[in-house]
Amino acid sequence: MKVSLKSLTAVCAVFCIVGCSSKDLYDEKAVEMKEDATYTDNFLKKYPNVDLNQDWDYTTGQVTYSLPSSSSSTRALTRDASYELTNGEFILEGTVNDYMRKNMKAGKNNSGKGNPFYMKVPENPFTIVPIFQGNAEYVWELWMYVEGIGDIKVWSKGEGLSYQEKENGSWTQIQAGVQDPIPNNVFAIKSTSYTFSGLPVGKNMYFYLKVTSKNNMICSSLNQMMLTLDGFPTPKNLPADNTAMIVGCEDQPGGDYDYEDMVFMVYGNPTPPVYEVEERIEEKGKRYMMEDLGGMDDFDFNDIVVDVYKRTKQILWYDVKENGERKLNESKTTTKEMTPLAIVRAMGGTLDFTLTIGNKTWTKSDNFNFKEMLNTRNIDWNKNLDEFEVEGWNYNSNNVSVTVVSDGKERKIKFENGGTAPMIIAVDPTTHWMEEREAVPADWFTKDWWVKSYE
Ligand SMILES: [Ca+2]
Ligand SMILES: [Ca+2]
Ligand SMILES: [Ca+2]
Repeated sequence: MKVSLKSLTAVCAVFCIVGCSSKDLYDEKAVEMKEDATYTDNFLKKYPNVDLNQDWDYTTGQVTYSLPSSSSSTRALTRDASYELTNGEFILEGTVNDYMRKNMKAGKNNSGKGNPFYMKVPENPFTIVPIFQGNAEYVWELWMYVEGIGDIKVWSKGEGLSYQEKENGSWTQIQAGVQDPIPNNVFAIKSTSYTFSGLPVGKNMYFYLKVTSKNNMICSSLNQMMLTLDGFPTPKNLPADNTAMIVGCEDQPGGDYDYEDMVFMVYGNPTPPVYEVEERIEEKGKRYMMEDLGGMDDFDFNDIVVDVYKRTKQILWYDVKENGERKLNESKTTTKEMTPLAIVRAMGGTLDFTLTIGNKTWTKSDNFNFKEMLNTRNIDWNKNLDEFEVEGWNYNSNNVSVTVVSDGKERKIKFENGGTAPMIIAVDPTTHWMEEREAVPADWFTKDWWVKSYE
C-alpha cells in the first residue's frame, strides 16, 4: 500500500466508518487509529528523512553455517567448561610473508587452494598469531567457536600487529578500517600471540571472521571463507618441536576470494588436527525486532527480539582428482530442509504478548514474568531465552505478528510492508539490538546501508 502521511488519517477515518458496526468496536478502532497516528508522528519526528513507503525488511539474505552438533539451538549452552588464554609476542621473519604474497596473489581467485574445514581441540595448548593484513578496508574480528565453550573472540583487526621494513628499523603499527596492507619485502612482522590451553579435548572447533563494519557479516572456515595453506617455510621463532599451519581469510562473500585479506598462523605440538566438512547446517535467518506500543516514542525495537532461522542440512560432495586433490562440488551437494527454528533473544517491554510466527504461537507470560524486561540491559548477544520450531513461517512474506495485552485490551501488531511507520522490522540475525530506550539508528531505515554481498 502506498500512501502519503497526509492521506493516512483520511484513509483510516473512511475505513472505520465503513468497517465498524458496533459503538464499542468503533471506539476501540478509534483508539487504535489515534495510537497509530501518534506513533507515526513520533516516528517522523525522530526519523524525519525516512520514507514510509518502503517495506521494513532489511535482511540481506545472509547465511551462516554450523556443524550439525553446533547449530544455533546449541550455540548458547552455558559456558561450564573453562580454559586459559595467555598473550605473548611473536616475531615472524619477512621471508614467510614473501612466500604468502607470492602464492596468494592479491585480487586473484585462490579458492581452489583449499576446502571448508573444521578442527578438533588437541590435548596440548595451541597458539594463534595474526601475521598479515591485506588490502582490505573492512573492520573485523577473528573468532573461534569451540563446542562446549561457545564463541571466543581472539583478535580485532590491527590489534598488536606491526611490521619492520628494515633490520633494526622502527615498527609501523597496522591500522584497522583503512586500506593499509603490510607492504612487500618487509624484514619482520611482530604480533600479539594468543595461546589457548584447557579447552575440551576432542571437541569440534572452527574459525570465523566477524566483519563488524558490515552488519557483523560472518566469513567462516565452514564455508570456504578461510583456507589452510600448504608449503610455507617453517618460521624460525617457532618453539622447538612445534608445527605451524597458515590460514588465509577472505573478508567478503562474493568478493575476490584472494584469501589474503587477513592471514593467521596456528602453531602447537601438534597443531589442531584439520578435517574437511562433510555435513553442515546452513541457516538463513531473520531477526524480528518489535515495538509493543508500551512506550510510543523510544523506538528501541527491543520490546520483542526473536530470530527465525530457515535451516537446511547439507551433505557436501567433493570431487577427488587422481592426484588426491579434493574440490567442493556444490551442485552435487545434497540438501534437506529442516523445520525452521525460532529463538527468543530479548524482551524489553513490560506488557504481556502472544507472538505468532507462521502457525505457531508463543506467549510471554507462559514462560516468564511478563513485567520483567529481559536481556535489554548488559546484553548477551548469544542469549537463548527460549526456542521452538515453527511450521508455516514464510521467509519471504514475513507472516509474523504479535498480540499485545494492555489494560485488558488486545492490540494486534503485524509486520507491515510499508505505508505506515513500522512496529516490526526484520534485520540480519547478526545485527545487534538496542539497549533499553535507545532508538535504532536512522541509517537502518535506508536500504543502501545494508550490505548486499550475500546475493
Ligand atoms: Ca579479498
Ligand atoms: Ca520500545
Ligand atoms: Ca524497550
